Amino acid sequence: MITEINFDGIIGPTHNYAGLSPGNLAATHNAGAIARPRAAALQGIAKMRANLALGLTQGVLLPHPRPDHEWLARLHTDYPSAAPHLQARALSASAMWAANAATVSPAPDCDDARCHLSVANLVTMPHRSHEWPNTLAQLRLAFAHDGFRVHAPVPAPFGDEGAANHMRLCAGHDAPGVEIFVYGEAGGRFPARQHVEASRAIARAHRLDPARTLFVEQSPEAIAAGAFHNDVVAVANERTLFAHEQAFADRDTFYARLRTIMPEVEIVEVPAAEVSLADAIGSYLFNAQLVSTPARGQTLIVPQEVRDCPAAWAWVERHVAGNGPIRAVEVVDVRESMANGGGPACLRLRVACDPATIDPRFLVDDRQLDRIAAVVRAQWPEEIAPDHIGQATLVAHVEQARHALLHTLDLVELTDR
Ligand code: SUG
Repeated sequence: MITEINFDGIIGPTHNYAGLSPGNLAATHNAGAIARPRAAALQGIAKMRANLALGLTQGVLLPHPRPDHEWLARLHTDYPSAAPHLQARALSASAMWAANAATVSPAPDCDDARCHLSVANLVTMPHRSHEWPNTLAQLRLAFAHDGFRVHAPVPAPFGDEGAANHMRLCAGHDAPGVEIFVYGEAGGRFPARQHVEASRAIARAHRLDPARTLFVEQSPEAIAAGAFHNDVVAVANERTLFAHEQAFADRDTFYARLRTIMPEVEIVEVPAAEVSLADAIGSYLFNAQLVSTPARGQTLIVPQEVRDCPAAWAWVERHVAGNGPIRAVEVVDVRESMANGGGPACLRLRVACDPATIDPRFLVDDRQLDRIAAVVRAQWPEEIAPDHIGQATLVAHVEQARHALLHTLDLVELTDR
């Protein structure tokens, strides 16, 4: 039985604000602020509990070994002697944003009837470019069943940022879908992180039906306004595409092609006159989890910042009160992640598959989340300030904290991977 599972990245003990992502306005604005890794991880756990309460199936991905000593060794240095910018890039907890872990094509879309996952290379940002080996190790464990095919990343220089630039529309999770790959064109104010050649390679690897696969350019104005991933301005679930009017370079052609392939698609477009691109990006209205829930129908899980933004909240209230496809809204507090540009949708990787085929160590219920929360409360640093980053005591603390978590989840085999 195919179900959608959300795998959330557990927010790691090194969560900090080093301002490492140009084009991600929240991250650059908050550079140098004091981060609260313990509170951050507990916020992520509370979001997972909210998902469970909605009747959804929940999974986790684990924090990576940080600092990444292997990466520093390949740069012929080590943590104590590395330049401060390399220390920060080796320490980042950015693997929490699981939407960038991989691109996922569920089995009904793939010619071999297997669910394919391609690990993202994340080559555009140095602090994210060394995530993929550990992500690959985790995915190979979690999805070891023969019903999956896990692919290594596409080679540089073709940047790939995973599911954050990929959407799937379908009549139901177990029906063949239309897969939409959104890419950016270089040359703007900020980097375009998703390269069309990477998207095309993934579509080939996943053995997708070319007649049901679209490659769509993200609008340069959205990237320039701070939409460094498509999931900052659009999200899809089943028949619904929820997008800002300025999300795509040529929306008329895209919508027309989509309606031809899938006449039943419901496009919920938010006009710029109602919510400006700046408000959409500032509030993360579209970086929501759009989920089908057993009790309440299609629900939009938004960050608190949406409720704090009058234009975005007014739009949500109008839509939910009307007869639109989104029937309910759920507000979650992920402020620590948001301050680095990571909303509810960034924190999760969706995989539509049979949960019985997943390594159970990667699936969680409330009891398992209690165990994770206990480790976080006991072991995660309360604060990381910029001047802590180079300190040996911090390194010892965070390495011990991660090890305690791996031990609790019976995943010590991931210690050095
Ligand atoms: O890649 N922030 C992440 C946020 C990723 C959000 N993911 C999605 N939209 N799916 C990024 O820009 C900031 C880390 C720092 O600056 O220390 C950071 O990497």
